[in-house]
Amino acid sequence: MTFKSGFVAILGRPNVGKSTFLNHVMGQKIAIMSDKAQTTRNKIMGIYTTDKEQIVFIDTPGIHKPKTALGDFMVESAYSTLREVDTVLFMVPADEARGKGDDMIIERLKAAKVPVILVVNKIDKVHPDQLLSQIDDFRNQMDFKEIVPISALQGNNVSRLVDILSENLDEGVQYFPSDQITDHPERFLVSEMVREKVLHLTREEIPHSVAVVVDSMKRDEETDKVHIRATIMVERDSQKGIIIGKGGAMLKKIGSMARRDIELMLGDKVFLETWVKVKKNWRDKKLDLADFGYNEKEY
Ligand SMILES: Nc1nc2c(ncn2[C@@H]2O[C@H](COP(=O)(O)OP(=O)(O)OP(=O)(O)O)[C@@H](O)[C@H]2O)c(=O)[nH]1
Ligand SMILES: [Mg+2]
Repeated sequence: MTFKSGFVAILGRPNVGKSTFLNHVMGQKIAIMSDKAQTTRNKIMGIYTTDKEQIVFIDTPGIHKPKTALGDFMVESAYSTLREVDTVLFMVPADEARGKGDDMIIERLKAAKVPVILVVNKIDKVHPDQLLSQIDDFRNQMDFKEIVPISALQGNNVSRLVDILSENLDEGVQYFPSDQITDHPERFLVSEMVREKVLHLTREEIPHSVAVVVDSMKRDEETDKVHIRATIMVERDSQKGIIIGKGGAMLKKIGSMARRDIELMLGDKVFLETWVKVKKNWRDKKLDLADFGYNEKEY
């Protein structure tokens, strides 16, 4: 039997469930998820390997109208995958009508000439009639190779979608070792897990204003724990106050929730130390962006 492989990008507006889908396929959290728009900021691979195939999924930042240099980076890195993949999964939510944002993406997809599968996610939220009219509406906009309704949250039809991708793969080499699940180092995943907890526990501008940098990460032989030092960057002093909270309560909560996820990922005991720093308007400063991992080299 021949081995098959290929690269598949997951594209769509913010908050449609791209990262939730990736994590469901991988059976573990690789990309952080939240109910806030623009959660994912970097492209991130989920490498799905069986004895017959390797599908390299690339989760991307939600495509939106950028208002900052960070936003430009995010949207560019999402679109850059069009040059890198064999198939695109264009994800739209079942419960929201097609909008300008979708139309913009559709234009780029048509120009890219890559096979596109329309994935209608969140079917658990709508009546089947609404799903059918959503499918009809999108079907009229461009030629999709397939149209697959799913619920990434509940897992409905997710394996069917993976099967369809497998059927469409070409013969190819195994690009990554079987035990490799992503392209990012552990430090990146650790910083993202801290950011995820900030997204969960804060509102309005704060989720967008936060970046997390892991300053150090090493095993402490004495305590037999992985000692991690992470800094949470915010844009204003008032935001720093909110992240720290009364008597440090908020920071403590962020730390303990993140630690649990990190321990699960590393399979190790963790001592997590968190700091908060203000970097005024970092989202519009090229140097800060690069320092925080939003680097042009990436695309
Ligand atoms: N009801 C329902 N909610 C879902 C489904 N899939 C994702 N969600 C929710 O939608 C929200 C956004 O999910 P994410 O996976 O972070 O979305 P995303 O497309 O990666 O968002 P960005 O990274 O901001 O582009 C979260 O609150 C998810 O729990 C689904 O199938 N059904
Ligand atoms: Mg995401």
